Amino acid sequence: MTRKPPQQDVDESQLDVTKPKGWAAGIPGVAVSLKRGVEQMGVTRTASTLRLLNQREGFDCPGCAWPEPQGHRKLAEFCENGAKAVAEEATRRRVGREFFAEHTITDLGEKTDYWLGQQGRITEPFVLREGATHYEPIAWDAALRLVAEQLNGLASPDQAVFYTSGRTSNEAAFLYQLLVRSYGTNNLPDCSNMCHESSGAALSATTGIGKGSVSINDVHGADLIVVMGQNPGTNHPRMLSALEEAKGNGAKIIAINPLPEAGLMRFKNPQNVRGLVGKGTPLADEFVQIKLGGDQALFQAIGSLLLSWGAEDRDFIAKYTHGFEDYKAHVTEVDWASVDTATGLSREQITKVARMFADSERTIVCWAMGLTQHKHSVPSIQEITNVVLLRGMIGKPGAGLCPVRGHSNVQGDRTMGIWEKMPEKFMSALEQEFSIRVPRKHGFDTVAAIRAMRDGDARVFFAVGGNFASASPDTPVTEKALRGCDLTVHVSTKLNRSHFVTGKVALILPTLGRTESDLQHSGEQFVTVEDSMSVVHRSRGRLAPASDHLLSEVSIVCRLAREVLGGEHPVPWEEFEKDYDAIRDRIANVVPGCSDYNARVRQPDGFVLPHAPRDAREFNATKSGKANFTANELTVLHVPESRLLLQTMRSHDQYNTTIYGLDDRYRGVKDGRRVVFVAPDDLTSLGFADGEVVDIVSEWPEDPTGVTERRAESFRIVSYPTAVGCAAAYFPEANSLVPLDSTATTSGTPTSKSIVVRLEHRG
Ligand SMILES: Nc1nc2c(c(=O)[nH]1)N[C@H]1C(S)=C(S)[C@@H](COP(=O)(O)OP(=O)(O)OC[C@H]3O[C@@H](n4cnc5c(=O)[nH]c(N)nc54)[C@H](O)[C@@H]3O)O[C@H]1N2
Ligand SMILES: Nc1nc2c(c(=O)[nH]1)N[C@H]1C(S)=C(S)[C@@H](COP(=O)(O)OP(=O)(O)OC[C@H]3O[C@@H](n4cnc5c(=O)[nH]c(N)nc54)[C@H](O)[C@@H]3O)O[C@H]1N2
Ligand code: SF4
Ligand SMILES: [Mo]
Repeated sequence: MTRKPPQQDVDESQLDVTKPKGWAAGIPGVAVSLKRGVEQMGVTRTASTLRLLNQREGFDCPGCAWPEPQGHRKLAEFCENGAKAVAEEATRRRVGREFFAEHTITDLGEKTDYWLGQQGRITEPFVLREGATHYEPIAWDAALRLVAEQLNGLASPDQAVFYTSGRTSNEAAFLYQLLVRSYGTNNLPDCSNMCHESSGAALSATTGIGKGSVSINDVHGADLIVVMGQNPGTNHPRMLSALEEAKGNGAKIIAINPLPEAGLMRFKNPQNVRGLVGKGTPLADEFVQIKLGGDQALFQAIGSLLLSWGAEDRDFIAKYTHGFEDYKAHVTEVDWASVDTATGLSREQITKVARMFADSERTIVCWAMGLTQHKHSVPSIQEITNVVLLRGMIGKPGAGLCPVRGHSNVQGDRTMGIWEKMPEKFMSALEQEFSIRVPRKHGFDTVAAIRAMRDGDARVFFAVGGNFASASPDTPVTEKALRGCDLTVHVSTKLNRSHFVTGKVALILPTLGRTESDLQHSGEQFVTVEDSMSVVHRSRGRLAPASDHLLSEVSIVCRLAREVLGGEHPVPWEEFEKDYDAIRDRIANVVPGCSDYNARVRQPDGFVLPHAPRDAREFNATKSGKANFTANELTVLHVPESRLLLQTMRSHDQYNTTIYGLDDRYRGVKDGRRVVFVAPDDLTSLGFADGEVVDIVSEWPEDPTGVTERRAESFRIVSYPTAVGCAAAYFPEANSLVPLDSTATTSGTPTSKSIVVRLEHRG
């Protein structure tokens, strides 16, 4: 059975739209952080909790993966959206037995993620038995036994899928992949498959490591920072402080985006008086309003211009790179007409931007989802890499590649082995360390997992965190896939839609959040995380847990492992649960760069993982042993007559599928989320009006399943200064429009930022 996505939170006629803001943060930002905190936690708890956020002896912000500054930390080392993320977790609201006795799952399946999230923290394990109308309480032992029985009853371990979202600590992630591989499968899809997978794929092939090459101090010291496909004012707010500091040191900033995002234009730093009351700092020196998917063309053009000016770094190229001549021949021939079509930019502006690259001694290029979620994301990111290599901007202070990660520990989870295709070196290290056998056959990524569940090839779905039903593409297909399972299990802090899109039997296993103290046999534990710049550090929650019946993610994994693998298993699961130092000792032996882990994470700012290109200009992990230039065929997205290209993005009031509120302050939207932003010129030419409520229909004639159209109903048009031809709507409301099989080449990431759509008047 498939249902229409729930829509009841929004009455499009009540939606209020004002002019978009030209600046970010300042007093409204501070006021909102405190208001949300007080609503969810009360005054005292707000003060005591926020005091520990991002402090050395406190907990890591569960918001994004932007790093903390090294050395001195301010008293308030967090942003508005970090405070919201904390308020959401540290709320005093609770979901207990009475709640589930009162509501049927059919009722709850009609609620939005916003409503579900607002109900509060889950207090004990719940089970939905086959044919039942309500979830009911279940003891931990019984719940874990139920999972083990199902897993051990499968014809093959490959019939189970083990998803991870990016909040899981390094310790829990390491043990989780160890459990899954000991059980016998590499089916470890994660949110990264939908997120920065394209960055990983592009950078591994070209530099030998799928991670960024800069530190926070590099950002402060750069003389040119390019921020592309990213909305840091909302999604990485403290990045604005770093950009402000860089600017203060003389850096120029280029923002490349179809939308004039407020945070990129002007920033009022809430942590200084000038920022609170003044006009703030203008950030972008150059705003490049590119068309969706036009970045590859832009960077080919920039490469071509730099070469024509002789602006390449010949020494760097000769010493450290491979494939330059092929690349040079390729971009010298760049098809300028295609560049015009793909970017929508003037030659004058492209030349100006290329000139800024040529004039810079220390360039950093930052990007996020605007680059990673297109069909041609991998070649686009490789094109950025080409320009960075051309200028020798890797492995020196103030320069480098900076994919800005999303979830606070998504990068760490990967380092710890959450990946459906970990390299052989890691696998054999695991086998040696634990005297176990682990399978080598690659597992399912997110899209492959959905296909497998849809086709009956996977029967059990287990998730540590996340909201798979809402975050994945093609909502009705994903929901049908989940409903086809025999068992769905979610280790969660709060309710979300995935708890009500269930297999025959379903379990909710409630867990501790980052903010809460984690008491085990050997005393209070801390965990470790890795930020976007490869800094590994401690995080220790201090609040009393939301309920006495919560288990940490580590405990859940360890106890489940004993049920699934039996008492005789060579991995000392019981010891691991008692003392997380024991886990870290093993991480040190298995994970590259983590030697002496327990000692080094105890240093005040933790430690930085090795990164050969950054540290020593070594690229020996690539096939050629050098940094690879790549000659990529130029992709120009074809948009048929009277159609638009749609991107799905975040509002200022959400954390992925966790919706904090219904406003998008910087874009001027209030009290509603079912909106579609369209350029005024497109409205005129297509015959639609601002304020009109329309259906959005996506078109993908190549769909292998034959379903070439998908419909999302009732979106209010907001006339907005986006690039012409490029519309925008919010994730996850628009996910039903993203075809499951429309994925990025090589990385398999759903193409959530370039969907061909038409708008339809409603009857
Ligand atoms: N408050 C808050 N913080 C978050 C999150 C959240 O939901 N809320 N989510 C976290 C996660 S998991 C992630 S991955 C990050 C996401 O961080 P972002 O990538 O900033 O998130 P999006 O809202 O998807 O924004 C994409 C941006 O790219 C632009 N864009 C879209 N397509 C293109 C394109 O083709 N070219 C260019 N140049 N620009 C384009 C859009 O206009 C938009 O500004 O944020 C993390 N932090
Ligand atoms: N159309 C479209 N789709 C997208 C995107 C897009 O831009 N457009 N972005 C993609 C991206 S970048 C990402 S990262 C994914 C996100 O996909 P997910 O990571 O699957 O989704 P989230 O909304 O971050 O997950 C929120 C849930 O995590 C649980 N949770 C929160 N904290 C904890 C914790 O500490 N422990 C545990 N166990 N659970 C916790 C809560 O129950 C909460 O409801 O979505 C992707 N989907
Ligand atoms: S920038 Fe990101 S990690 Fe830092 S406080 Fe804000 S949400 Fe948290
Ligand atoms: Mo993400």
